[in-house]
Amino acid sequence: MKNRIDGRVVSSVGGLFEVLCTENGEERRIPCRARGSLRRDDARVLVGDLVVVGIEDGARGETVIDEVAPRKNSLIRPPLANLDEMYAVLAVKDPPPMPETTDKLLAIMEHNRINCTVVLTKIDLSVKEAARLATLYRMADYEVFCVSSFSGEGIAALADHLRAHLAGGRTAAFAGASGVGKSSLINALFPALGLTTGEISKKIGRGKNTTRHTELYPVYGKAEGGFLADTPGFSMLDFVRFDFMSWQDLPHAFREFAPYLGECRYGDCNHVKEEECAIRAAVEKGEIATSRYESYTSLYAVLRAKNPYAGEK
Ligand SMILES: Nc1nc2c(ncn2[C@@H]2O[C@H](COP(=O)(O)OP(=O)(O)OP(=O)(O)O)[C@@H](O)[C@H]2O)c(=O)[nH]1
Ligand SMILES: [Mg+2]
Ligand SMILES: [Zn+2]
Repeated sequence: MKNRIDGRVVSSVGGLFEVLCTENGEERRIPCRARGSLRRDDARVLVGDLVVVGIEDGARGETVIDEVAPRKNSLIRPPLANLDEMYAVLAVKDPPPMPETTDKLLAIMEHNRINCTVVLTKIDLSVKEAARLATLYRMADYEVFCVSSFSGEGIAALADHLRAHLAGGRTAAFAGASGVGKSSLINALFPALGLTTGEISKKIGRGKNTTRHTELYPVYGKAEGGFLADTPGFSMLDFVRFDFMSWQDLPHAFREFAPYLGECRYGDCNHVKEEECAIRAAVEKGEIATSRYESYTSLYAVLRAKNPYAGEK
């Protein structure tokens, strides 16, 4: 006899999962592995997956994830399924902001239709840089929060936003480079979690990849309150490695390009070198930020080199 229970994968470490289940109104976490066919690379179980766990009776009974429900979406970095909201976290300083990495993350979220909000951390280190970055991302049509986990500034406003966006059992994640203060921020918001935080390496000026795995926390106690994921920081390397969309989709992944698309002289304009390009004109007029446009051209070159003829008209 096999007992089958529905649940949600909340953590995954080296092939060992924890599934949060509700039985007779009681929540419990079930440690388990995945059955063989769900261990293949192309069918891997992700944190955030809604699953059916099979529990066999008897002393040698095995507890395994038997089924994974169809996903709303799934991401490779961070490895998550069924995400409703993303918070792109970047520090004003230590580590220095990396515009292209942030813009790539934002583009991937647009492409996956996951709403993204920008969180600028460590504003105690530079109010000026916080103001500059906030203007940059507000111009690009993003909601921006400026916070310091040290001084507590901005934490209450972000907490309100989270509560509203997680209500009804929704799932959000904090993602960004290692050392920007994701775990520190989650601790400032939800002190009871007591997550481990790390230092910034003096030698390389980057974080030390303190958070090693992605985990979903039911931050308001019950599943209905929603889940927040802490994720391992990106290193530059793993972020450049994977394919993320075709170059034809890229202009649609930059929110602030939308009003100009279709206004270029050439219908098949790629907004790179073409004459009378509405995007380039908007950059010249200061309506689109130069750094955002530079991220676009750089990501375009990467995608084009990987798959030069994909979908060529
Ligand atoms: N000045 C300042 N430093 C902060 C702030 N928040 C975090 N830090 C410091 O930044 C460093 C990294 O913080 P973490 O929270 O571990 O960063 P993380 O983004 O979780 O890093 P990974 O887990 O490696 O991805 C620690 O030394 C923190 O003390 C802040 O608001 N102000
Ligand atoms: Mg961390
Ligand atoms: Zn154009």
